[in-house]
Order: sequence, then structure tokens, then C-alpha cells
Amino acid sequence: MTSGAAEAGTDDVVDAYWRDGAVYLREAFEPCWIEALTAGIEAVRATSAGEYHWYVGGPGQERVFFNATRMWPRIDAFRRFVHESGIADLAGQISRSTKLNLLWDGVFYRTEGLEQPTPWHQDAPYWPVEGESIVSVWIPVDAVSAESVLGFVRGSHRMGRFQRRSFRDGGRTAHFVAGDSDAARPLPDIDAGVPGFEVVRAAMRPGDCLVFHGLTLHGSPGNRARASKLRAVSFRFAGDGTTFVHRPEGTSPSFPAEVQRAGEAVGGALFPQVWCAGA
Ligand SMILES: O=C(O)CCC(=O)C(=O)O
Repeated sequence: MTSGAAEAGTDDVVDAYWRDGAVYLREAFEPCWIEALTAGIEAVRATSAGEYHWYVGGPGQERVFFNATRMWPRIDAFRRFVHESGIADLAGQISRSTKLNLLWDGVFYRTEGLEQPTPWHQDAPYWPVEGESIVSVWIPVDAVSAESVLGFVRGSHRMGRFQRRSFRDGGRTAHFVAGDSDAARPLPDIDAGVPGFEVVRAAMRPGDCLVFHGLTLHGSPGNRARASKLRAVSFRFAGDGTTFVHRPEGTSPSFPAEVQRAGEAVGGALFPQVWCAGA
């Protein structure tokens, strides 16, 4: 049990992250931060300005599953969270970086009983960045049981690249297939139980988080709780050595081409530096 995000990056936690590709942390964020994030997430649902992917339903509808990206420029609570909650210390320590840039945030919002899954996937191949120190912190603001939680495949950050699947239909169809290199492997049916693909899932309470590497396979069965929403926000960070890459097939989230100067270190106003070691 670890309390306080800034202190959570102990040697054991860092070792577990690098061995398994992800680590669940308990009570990393105080209730006041969870309240602030919840209000921010509800503001994101209410306004829908920016990059939204509506997988089920749409703006103003009762039954929805959507993902909204890069909300921090207009959601004050998200900005304050990045700078003041200790999350950047945590991500910097865990990724063993000397400095950290914010990539973006991503809200994942499911109403009660909305079971559409998030397909098993690795994040970095969808994104305009590459590197060993790309790290995400997934923070549910609702209690979530092990049957609905975001799980991961132990050690998958060392398994190479898998072909990308579409989030629109829970992963039944391919996404960006033209851009997948020959080396990208088809994704096996992980839920059916595949030797070598050990799924890890732990029930989570508000305040807990899952920290995971940019190449870790992760996915969610959807919200199986009939009486509660499943609302979460992920903050994505770029540690040492993260560079822009050009993906002609497109990226999700998408950025104007001029932002993606292939080979350059991530930075600039869109991706501000938020932490450096020892500061
Ligand atoms: O919350 C979810 O369903 C998906 C989260 C996810 O894939 C992520 O944060 O990268």
C-alpha cells in the first residue's frame, strides 16, 4: 500500500514497473484531488470542444462511452493536477527519467452498465512519439471491480509490436493497418487465455492508479457495474529520449503535421516540460 504520489516511486515499485510493464498503486492521490478530477471529467462531458471520440452515444445523450484527449489547456483541474498532485514526480521516478514533458491527458467515460470494451492495445504505436520512457497514469474516479478494470499483460512491453485494433467496435476491426510494419504481430485472443500472455487485473478505489509503459498491452472489458459509472483520466508523459515520429497513416490523437518533426525531442508549448529530477 503506497500513499502519496510523489513518494510512491520506491525502488520496489520502479522494479515492478520495469519487470512487468505496469504497476497498480494504492491511495496515491488524496480525495480532494479525486473530487477535482471528477469535476473536470464532468466538465469535459458537458462541453465537448476539442478531440472527442464517441464510441457509444454522443454529446448530450444519456448512455455514452467516449474518449476525449488533451483537455488540460481548458480544464483547470487537470492542469493543477499535473503540477501539484505529485503525479509528475511519480511518473518521472518510475520511468527513471531526468525530466518529463506532458504529452496529453485522455478521459475515458462510460455510463452505468456500458460494457463496450477497450480492446487490448499498446499506446505508443497509435501516437506520434517513440521512446522507452513514455509512461501513462490511469486514474479511475469511480470504484472499479476486477471484472471491469483496466488490466495489462505482464511483461508485454518487451514483446515487440502488435497490430493496432479499432476502439470503435471494441477491437473487432483493424486500425491504421496500412501503417503497421511487417514486424507487427497479430494480436492473439488474449481473453481466451493464451500461453505467455498473463493478464493482471486488480480492483481499484478512487485514489488508486495504474502506471504503465507505452508498449504495455492493456485493455478493459467495459463497465459491468449496473449502478455506477466508470470514469477515468489518463495522463501521458514523455521521459528522457522520447522523440516525435512521422506516421503517414495518421495518429490518435492527431496533431498537425508541422508538430511532428521526426526525430526531434518532444517539447514546445504543446508538450510542456512539467518536471525535472531534483527540482
Ligand atoms: O479506460 C479505458 O477504457 C482505456 C484506458 C486506456 O486505454 C489508456 O489510458 O491508455
